[in-house]
Amino acid sequence: MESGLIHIPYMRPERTSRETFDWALANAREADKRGFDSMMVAEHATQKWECIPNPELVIAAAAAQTERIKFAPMAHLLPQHHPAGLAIQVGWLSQILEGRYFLGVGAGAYPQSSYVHGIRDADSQSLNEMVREALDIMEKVWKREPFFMEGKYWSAGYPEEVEDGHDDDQHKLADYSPYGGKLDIAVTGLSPNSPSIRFAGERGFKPVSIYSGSSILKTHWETYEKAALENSHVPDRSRYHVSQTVFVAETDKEARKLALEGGIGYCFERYLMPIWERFGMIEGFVKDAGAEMSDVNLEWMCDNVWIVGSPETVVEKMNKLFEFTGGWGTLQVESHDYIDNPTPWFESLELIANEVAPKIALPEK
Ligand code: FMN
Repeated sequence: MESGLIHIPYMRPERTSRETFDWALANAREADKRGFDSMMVAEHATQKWECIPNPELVIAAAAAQTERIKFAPMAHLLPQHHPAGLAIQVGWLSQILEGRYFLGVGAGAYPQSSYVHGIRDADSQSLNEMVREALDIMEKVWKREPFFMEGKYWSAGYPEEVEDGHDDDQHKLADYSPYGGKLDIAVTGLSPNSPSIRFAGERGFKPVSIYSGSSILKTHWETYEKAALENSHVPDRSRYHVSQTVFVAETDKEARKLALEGGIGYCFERYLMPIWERFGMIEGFVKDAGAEMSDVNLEWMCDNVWIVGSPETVVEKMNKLFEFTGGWGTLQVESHDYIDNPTPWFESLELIANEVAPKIALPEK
């Protein structure tokens, strides 16, 4: 299994933008140094705790401070951008990263950030329709062949090359198509029988799920596999990323304390538990554990939802999950605010990359 980080970034609301930016770059450098394969950076225009509005700025700065790790915005929210402008920015950034970039796309989770971008009363059907139209435009721009289209949501085009009469290429159009001619695209999925995951399967894109219970995760893969096969794509679990809350320390006791009393516990108690309830994300776990919603508190989350413990315990928990669900290629660890005590957080990343990930493999078919 590969190890990835997803930097949402779940900062305490009192952090400044500068602190948030510096913490993102520290995570990029440490993840690169300690053996992580990828880092995703989320995009949110309005959330206090999820306070990176422009993942591309973090990725561009991190490109200059890292050597091997791959980056992805996860996700650029396609309804909230002009697709032609985004296509050019993404193409250019992929060229800057010279192969260390892939593109994550999503519809947008929060109505407030849709509202800021002029989308009122957004329902998931129209947002998903916008995602499809945006990607069609982006792919046309990357092809660099002349077109002009007036779509339902946007108009865009690509101009003809103009012959300047000098018989040279000084005035030709700049090439901002993706590095190497092709871009790996990943799509986020959240809900049971996720329409976004179905879209990923239809187009042969990488699926990325937030772990919200093993039964729901099973439906994600089934949805993906069916859509992929119906559209002549090979569904490959090694391309599947699943994001989870994970904390590893030398002993179970230490890991539990650092998770519950550190940034993870702080954020779940104040921010994530109410949000997860609103999005119906706890119900899957409660069902899996045969528990009741009234059992749910922070300690219950630590033992039943997060993956916390020594390397041996975490390997055992992950292998159990892999057996039940069929597994995934990349564990995308959700980052948290450990600014006030970063060492255990970065040591946890090191243990995940070196003591956990290499011991977990996809089950034999
Ligand atoms: N929504 C955002 O508004 N910003 C994000 O950065 C973002 N990142 C996501 C990352 C992952 C791994 C997942 C699974 C979802 C993310 N979302 C984000 C939510 C998506 O925008 C969208 O609401 C969700 O994927 C819809 O899933 P569904 O089609 O299964 O209902």
